[in-house]
Amino acid sequence: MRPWLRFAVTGVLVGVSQQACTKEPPPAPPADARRGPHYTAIQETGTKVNGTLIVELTVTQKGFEPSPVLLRQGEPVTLLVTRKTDQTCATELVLEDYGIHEKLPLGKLVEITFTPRQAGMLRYGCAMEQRTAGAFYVE
Ligand SMILES: [Cu+2]
Repeated sequence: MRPWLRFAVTGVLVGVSQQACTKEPPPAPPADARRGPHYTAIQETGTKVNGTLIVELTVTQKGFEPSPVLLRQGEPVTLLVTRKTDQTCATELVLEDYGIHEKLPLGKLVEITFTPRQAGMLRYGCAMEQRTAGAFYVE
């Protein structure tokens, strides 16, 4: 289950999760982020169970980890999210495109399931305009 690495835009994605809530969110990455000039790793991680990808996410002082995670269009994903810190504003996971607004109680595992409909970068984050953010790369 060692995740292998893929590539996407740095600056944008690596920086995002470490920003304080007082900063403006960075601009969205280009649609074709994986072929952009600045690369960082997209992680292929998780375990497939009956056609659903199970991905564990944690909220740490760095934000949502791991990020970005590779997902596939039309393949259901279940996120198992555990918030492990009170030091960020990420007390909720908001994935606006899918109508997801889940509270993340400290130390409690929260299960979120959705099916990516569109290829490309998919951002999510805290409730405050997603200033603590993570991303999925859907292919
Ligand atoms: Cu926030």
